[in-house]
Amino acid sequence: MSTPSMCKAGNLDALELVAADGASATISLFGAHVLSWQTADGRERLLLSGKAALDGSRPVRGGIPVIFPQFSDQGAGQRHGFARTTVWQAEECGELEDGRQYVEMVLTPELLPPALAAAWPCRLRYRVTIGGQEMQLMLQVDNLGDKPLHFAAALHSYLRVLEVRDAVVHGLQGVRYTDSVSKQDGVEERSEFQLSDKYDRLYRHLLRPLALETGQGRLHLTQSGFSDAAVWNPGPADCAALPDMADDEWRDFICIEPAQISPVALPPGQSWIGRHSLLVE
Ligand code: TA6
Repeated sequence: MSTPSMCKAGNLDALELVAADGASATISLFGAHVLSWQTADGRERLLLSGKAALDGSRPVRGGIPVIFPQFSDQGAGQRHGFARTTVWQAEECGELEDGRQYVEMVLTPELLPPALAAAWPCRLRYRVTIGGQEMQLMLQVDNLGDKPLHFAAALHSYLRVLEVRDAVVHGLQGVRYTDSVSKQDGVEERSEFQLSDKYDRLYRHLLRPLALETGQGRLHLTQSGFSDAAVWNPGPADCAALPDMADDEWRDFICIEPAQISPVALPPGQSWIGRHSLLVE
């Protein structure tokens, strides 16, 4: 039985998990950011940009950024929130009896600058468990204050695909969306679809689990707590404009993100939990 160990990812302190069956993950304490996830068959399942800043100067491009307490620019705070640019604390890690490995990280007010800590009296707990062909993620928000806590959250997963135009997204038929490319709202009519250029939609109130044909297996995406999902790819022009992505990297991923877009109003002393399972068939 082994235990997770500390390592470096660029200049970032990170934890390396290796399950008994060889599945592995690297998780940076900056942002509690999953940088890499390899299933037991040795395949990398996430896209971490070759140009990602691994020095804490900006959010890491790729992997799984934790979005909290604001989604995108929908609020007065930092774009996609402060959780992805704060150094979390590893509280617990180890190996389970079945050989899977896990780490649990926390983000408490003491880890935030005073003004943010005063505005956000809450504790985040994020647990990542890997083994076999699956990764499980659990994000918990505890309201430590004496007023309702209003927040949005998402796990902004950059899912690796062999070629984006061949990848197929399943499970969104009948779900209402807002499309920020066409600026239109609608109801998804397609039972499955492919992306050919820039794509940026928020789907509200999912009806069933999602799946992605990656070109290297079918990835089953099952979420609870999070009611919504974002589907995003920058396409060639926006990708070329991103300073921390290589021009053609848009072809290597689709972001399908479990999300809670409409803010939760969490009463004092209560907890909210969002879960996500990624399972390769
Ligand atoms: O989740 C989709 C989205 O909000 C897109 O609109 C897109 O810009 C993406 O997130 C990446 O945001 P970032 O701040 O990481 O560049």
